[in-house]
Amino acid sequence: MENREIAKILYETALFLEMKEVAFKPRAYEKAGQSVEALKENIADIYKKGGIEAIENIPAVGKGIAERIEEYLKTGRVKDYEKLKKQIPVDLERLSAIEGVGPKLIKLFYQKLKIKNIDGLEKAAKAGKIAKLPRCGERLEAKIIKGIEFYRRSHARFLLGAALPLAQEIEGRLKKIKGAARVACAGSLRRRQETIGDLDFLVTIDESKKSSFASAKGGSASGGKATKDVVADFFVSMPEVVHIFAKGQTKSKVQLKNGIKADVRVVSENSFGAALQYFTGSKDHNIKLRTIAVRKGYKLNEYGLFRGKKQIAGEDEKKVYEKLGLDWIPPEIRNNGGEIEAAQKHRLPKLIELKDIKGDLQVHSNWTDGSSTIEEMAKAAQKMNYQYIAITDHTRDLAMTGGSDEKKLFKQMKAIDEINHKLEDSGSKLKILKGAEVNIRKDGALDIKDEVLEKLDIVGAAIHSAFNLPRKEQTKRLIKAMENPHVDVVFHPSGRLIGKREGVDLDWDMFFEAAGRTGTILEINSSPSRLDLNDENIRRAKNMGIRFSIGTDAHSISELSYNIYGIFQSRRGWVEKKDIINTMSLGDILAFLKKPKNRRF
Ligand code: DGT
Ligand code: CA
Ligand code: CA
Ligand code: ZN
Repeated sequence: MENREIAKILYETALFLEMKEVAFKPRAYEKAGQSVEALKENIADIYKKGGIEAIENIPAVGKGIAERIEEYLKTGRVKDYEKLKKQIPVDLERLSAIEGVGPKLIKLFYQKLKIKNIDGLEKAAKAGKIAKLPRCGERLEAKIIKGIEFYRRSHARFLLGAALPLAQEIEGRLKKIKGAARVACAGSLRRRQETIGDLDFLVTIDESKKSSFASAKGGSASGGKATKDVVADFFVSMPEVVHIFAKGQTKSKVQLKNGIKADVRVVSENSFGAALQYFTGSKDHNIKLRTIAVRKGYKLNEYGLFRGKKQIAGEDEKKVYEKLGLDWIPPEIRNNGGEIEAAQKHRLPKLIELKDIKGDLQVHSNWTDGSSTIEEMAKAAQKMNYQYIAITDHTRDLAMTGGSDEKKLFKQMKAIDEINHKLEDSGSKLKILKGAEVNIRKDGALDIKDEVLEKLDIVGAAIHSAFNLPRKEQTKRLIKAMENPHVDVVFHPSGRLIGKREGVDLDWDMFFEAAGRTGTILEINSSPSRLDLNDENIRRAKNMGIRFSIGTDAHSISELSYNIYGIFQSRRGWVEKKDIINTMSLGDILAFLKKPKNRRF
């Protein structure tokens, strides 16, 4: 349905016009937005039946607004709106959701402090910058900080690492419903975003089974509907459900115990691919796709791709893309970030896969704050068919974890040699690499002496404190660490904790440039609360020729399975097998690590 999108454009236009202090118009746009949002019928259908007159007949929609709606329906965009958005490039939707913040303030914040989004607003407020603005003051600043806290709490998103196992479990159960043919989880979960707003399940009914199912229930008069009812009944009565928002044959929505909401949609077999495409999103990707469809004289929606009334694709997602002249696009990169153009030219990257990974390059043990022994970690890695793991325990400065000093590191190296011998004797193909996660001090110095670092197979360096240094200093600090010839990898470069701690303020271009110049690998940390680097930075670094390692940062054997999240994150950054060093065989990676740093890329 286009209604929601059009309403949003109308609302935002109202806000933009209000910022520009245009008289009357803002209210007209706002009212039109409300009216469109409340429509029961799809506005595209209204237009198809009655043309622009029918649009003008919608309450509160005048001639000018009707023309813009028509423009949207025809081209997928509204030029005036996009112009406004360019002039004031702020996240209006979210900023205006903060209590006490309206268009006038958003404009002021943008003009005076270049605030574009909630993160920026929070930073400024906490730094006391809002109170100093004209007509603002400390009371408003405090209110904004509270408002953001509230917004965050009520719009809480869930880590992929929490949502994915739950979604897969529910998916498995839905598959067991008799008569359910195809089951999938779409939305941000299928795109493997870092955080998930809600779960979106799709189910199709097996047309051949429906009659037998219906008769088994004792009546065939209702045809296939019985199975649809069963899906809804099943879904709302799952043990995790704490609240039912809606229950119906085609759509149900519930809230689960852990707070996450879940939708299920029952679609027909011949629409499954189109529905999967539509509900996978992202919205921006879909909008772009629809523009392409329109240009080709087609119509694309969750039921299929149509030429006139004829469905030309729908059952199969790949076909939908094909008929639009595109290669099938992996969900992880569906964010309108150039993937559609690449698919048109048949130049999509061949994204890395889990099976490409030959070892884990960040593993902790009970020598410091891990909970498993080195041997236990090695055995678990062996079961995963890995060729190597690097034990990278914490070092001196992290006293709380029992971090190693030089002496302890030597002892650990000896212990690893012994375990490696044992592994070899037992015919194991796995080798443990000797490593460390050394601490980068505030001034960029490391907490372990070079003579000892030199003896290790692999050295990761990471920051664990002084996250708030000013950009210039922080950048200098990290570059200094990379200039050490023994530092092979920078672990979790930004230091962020998703939803808890923002990453450090860095001049990323300078940082990547230095990584390239020094030949330092950057980690893609797989821990679901880190996922550090983020997708955007991965892509930027990749384009500058940087290579990466994927490490789980496992502190116990079960966390070795975080590897999948590192793979998803890499894929979202358009990473291919050749970009990741731990896709190399044991022999190759050892040879690689023996080369001087600046000759590795
Ligand atoms: P989330 O749940 O916030 O993590 O993100 P999504 O992407 O799962 O968003 P959600 O659950 O609201 O909707 C699922 C997908 O459905 C979304 O990715 C694209 C599609 N979709 C939803 N609403 C619209 C819309 O108004 N227009 C278009 N073109 N697609 C939409
Ligand atoms: Ca969703
Ligand atoms: Ca949803
Ligand atoms: Zn640790």
